[in-house]
Amino acid sequence: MLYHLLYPLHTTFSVFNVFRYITFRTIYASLTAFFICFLLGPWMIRKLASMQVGQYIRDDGPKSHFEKAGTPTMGGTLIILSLTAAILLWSDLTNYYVWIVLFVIIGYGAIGFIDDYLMQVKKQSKGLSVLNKLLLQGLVALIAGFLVYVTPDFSTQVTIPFFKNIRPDFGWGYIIFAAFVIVGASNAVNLTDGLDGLAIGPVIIAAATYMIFAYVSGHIKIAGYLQLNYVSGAGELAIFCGALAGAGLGFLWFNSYPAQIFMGDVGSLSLGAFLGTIAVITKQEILLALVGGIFVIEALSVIFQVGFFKMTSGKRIFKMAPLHHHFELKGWPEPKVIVRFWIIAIALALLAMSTLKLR
Ligand code: 57M
Repeated sequence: MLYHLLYPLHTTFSVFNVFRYITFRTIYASLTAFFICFLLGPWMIRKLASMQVGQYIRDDGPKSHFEKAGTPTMGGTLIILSLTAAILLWSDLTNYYVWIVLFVIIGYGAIGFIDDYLMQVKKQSKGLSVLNKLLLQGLVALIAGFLVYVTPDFSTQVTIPFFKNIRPDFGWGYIIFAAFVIVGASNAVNLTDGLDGLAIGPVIIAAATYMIFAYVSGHIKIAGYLQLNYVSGAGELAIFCGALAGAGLGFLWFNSYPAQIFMGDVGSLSLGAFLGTIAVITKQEILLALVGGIFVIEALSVIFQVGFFKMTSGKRIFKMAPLHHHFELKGWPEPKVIVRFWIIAIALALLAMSTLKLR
């Protein structure tokens, strides 16, 4: 809105020319999202606590988690609100991609919200069934994939990290591929969200990394120079990524150990889907496995553990899956597991950024 209201005034007041720049709007969108989250956080925590939206803790998990019982959850609502407000204020609302990403965040946020609501407010122990959750996630992701596919000039070729000359063209199959990336990312972030700040840290790191990829892939000259797929209009998504990083930092203020609030499914499902959608639109789909490597490792630990458990009728590879529980049960203090996972996430993000040159 600010962009639409103030930029046209640049012909009279040259100072408003600055609203033209994606870099300027990215910085202010992140600060806006950060301050909304930071300022509304204490109110949100009080509100959720008064509504008794407190986390139920499973009795088969690590014992250190028992004392977390009653921590307010569904804090992802705050992230989505601050992110959406920042986007409405700072981005170019005529940009088609902005609306696709908003659709995904709100769609996945609604799925997560229903699940959390059934569990936390209605006190149903299971929430949405796994099948219903997957069907709804798949539906929103397929619509998003279709909307991207029908965008004029959108390439259905897939970028393979480190190999610039290998770009398989998926044709209409790209819709299914895009949906797979979005659903996979959403569930992988959900599995990671099991220690204070463990999910939001790598989400911030991934958002900051994709902020750079969105900017360069939407810049015709830089994309040409780096031999990247140029995606007209994708630059505007740098603002989105910046806003997510800002909102994430604001949330981390309260979610850092010992957490005063959890994000709930409303947060984990929507943030993962957001990253998947950005990876698709910026044409760095497969690179998400590296940028979000922590989420992939966590998801793989569950797949291997469950597979092995079933094949051997009860034997385990890890003390407990997802992987963060394994280290907790080995005796690592919770903050050590969290910070070490963040360190790995930063290293993987740097490696991912090197693909801008190493191809
Ligand atoms: C949700 N949710 C956390 C919070 C958060 C297939 C199976 C591996 C699935 C997996 C699972 O259900 N994962 C998805 C993980 C929960 O957090 C809530 O959920 C939201 C995210 N969806 O925002 O609202 C608990 O995590 C802790 N937490 C924090 N700080 C945070 O900032 O400490 C969360 C956020 C919270 C809190 O304790 O209550 C969760 O872990 O439940 N299942 C599991 O993860 C279970 N694993 C398991 O059963 N493994 C088995 C194999 C054979 C499947 C094994 O290895 O033997 C574990 N989870 C728990 N207890 N809680 C193990 C048992």
